[in-house]
Amino acid sequence: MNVQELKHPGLKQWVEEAVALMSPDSVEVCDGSKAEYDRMIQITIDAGLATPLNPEKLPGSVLFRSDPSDVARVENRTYIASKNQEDAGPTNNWIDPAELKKTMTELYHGSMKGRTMYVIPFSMGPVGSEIAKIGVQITDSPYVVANMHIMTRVGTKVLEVLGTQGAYVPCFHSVGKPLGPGEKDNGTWPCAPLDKKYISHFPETREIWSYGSGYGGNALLGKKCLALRIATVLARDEGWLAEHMLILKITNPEGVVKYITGAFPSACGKTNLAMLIPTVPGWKVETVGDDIAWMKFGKDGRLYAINPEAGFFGVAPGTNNESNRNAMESCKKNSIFTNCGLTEDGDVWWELIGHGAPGKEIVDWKGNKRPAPKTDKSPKGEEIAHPNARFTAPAKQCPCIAKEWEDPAGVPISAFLFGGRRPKTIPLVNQAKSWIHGVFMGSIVGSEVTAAVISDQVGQVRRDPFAMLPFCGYHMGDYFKHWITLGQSHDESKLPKIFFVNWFRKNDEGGFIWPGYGENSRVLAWIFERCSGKGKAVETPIGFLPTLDAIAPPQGVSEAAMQEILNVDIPGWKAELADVRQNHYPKFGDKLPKELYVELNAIEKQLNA
Ligand code: SAT
Ligand code: MN
Repeated sequence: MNVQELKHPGLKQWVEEAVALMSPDSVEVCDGSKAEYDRMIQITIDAGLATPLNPEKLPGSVLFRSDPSDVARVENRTYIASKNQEDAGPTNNWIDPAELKKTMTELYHGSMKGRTMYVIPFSMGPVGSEIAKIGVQITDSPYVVANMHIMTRVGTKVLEVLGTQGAYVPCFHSVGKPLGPGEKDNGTWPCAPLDKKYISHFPETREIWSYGSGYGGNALLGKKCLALRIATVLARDEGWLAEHMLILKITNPEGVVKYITGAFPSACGKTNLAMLIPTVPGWKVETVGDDIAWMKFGKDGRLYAINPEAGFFGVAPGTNNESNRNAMESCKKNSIFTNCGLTEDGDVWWELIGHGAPGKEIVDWKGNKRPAPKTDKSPKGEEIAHPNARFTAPAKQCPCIAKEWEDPAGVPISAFLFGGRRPKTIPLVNQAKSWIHGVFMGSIVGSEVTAAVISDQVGQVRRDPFAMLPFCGYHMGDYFKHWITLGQSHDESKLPKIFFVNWFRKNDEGGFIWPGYGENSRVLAWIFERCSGKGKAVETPIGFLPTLDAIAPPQGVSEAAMQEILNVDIPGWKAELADVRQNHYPKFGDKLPKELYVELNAIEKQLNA
């Protein structure tokens, strides 16, 4: 379809203005068809950017290698450009919107020369659902178009819902690498240098402008940019929640179903938890979403969640048939791999895939040939797959996708989980005593920084409230207040119960105490029971902890180890809360809701008693 055929006058004008600014050689409006997807992949193969994989092993799948500077989200180049700096808050980068638009307009000037501009109409959430939102992304990257096909609902049907007047979030994206006459990418991943990359959000006008990166959350603008940063602003204004949460369905041996959402920072195992295969007999877990939940109140006063996405953009390293068989099955065909290794027989490979690589040689994520590894481990810094290598796979290919995953009405949520990677202090599981206590716990989430973000803090613990630190589109103090207000304005007995979990406790030798993965079902079963008014617990200063006989230890975990991870580490918690008081809460100034200090004081007092 061409631009002249667009029936929405505002959209047509916006595209025409972008064309005048960015000067692409041609323009195409995407229809979302399989033929279009195949054509995008072919273009990237012809440009030397994608390698087709062995059709007998991974039919319909390709491997990309990005530029070594373009392998993850870039938080220090991500901006919330609200009119007032105060509204972006202390945890976001801010530039005055007029100034930022001026800078970026200069960068966009002629940025698509030698390339095609693709106009991608997409829906976050089932097309036409009341909870869904429409975006339109323009991009000069066929890699982005193909990924958007998998991760969102793209095409003509979205334009039909938009009609002539419908609202949409306009999203600009350019990789920032125009081509001269006759110039081709010739196998070089196009992007701009780090100091020219901008991932910008304009919350008041609900616009997204991204420049210079072709990777993941920087470039697939429906995901973190729209479904989180812009959606948090919409949710605040409209009284709902847009959260960095997986959504899972859990069925107990009696056939009773509950739905649980969980917020964990990037690369902390949300995808694995969402697709878990329980080790507890008779229990079943199915997936509704693995990264983002949009939740609205139903007429019955309960919170209903939808997954706004249509695919998984999962971390490949560490994924194997033991840790996540369902993810392995999901990316067996029609998938896009980015920054994985390539074996001699045309298969992908990554660290902890569960086996060494066949043949004599393997190509690493930088494109270098190396001896094929006999085990599935590599020394740090010498990985064959980048630690943030990803697979993009359609959600409908997941063997454990819940039948209701596309229900436009959403699924009613019984529990929220919060967690992160914490080697010490934070127990295996802990239930909040009330909504406000749960909000307090969410506000102090901390985690070791992972490879999902380019940062020099990898491995250090940083506070990541609600796992939303990089994804909240406004002042985080106001975001806490939004959570508190939602609790106060609804019947608390119908709200989800809130739990804090930590699968990542380590012993003094640095080994994990809890095996995680499928064994986490033991904790999920206890949470399920607590939501049914059962499940044995003791009240402690930090919340309700399972009694020692409430969760049967998995094989290899001793009673003493269980005691250690279900204990209240009083000195550890005192230090934790002192850090919150001294270093974390003061950042939010007078925007930090006083209710949270009341909670902090109360818990400290009990710990000191
Ligand atoms: O690159 S993404 O932002 O899509 C992945 C993540 O950080 O969770
Ligand atoms: Mn995520």
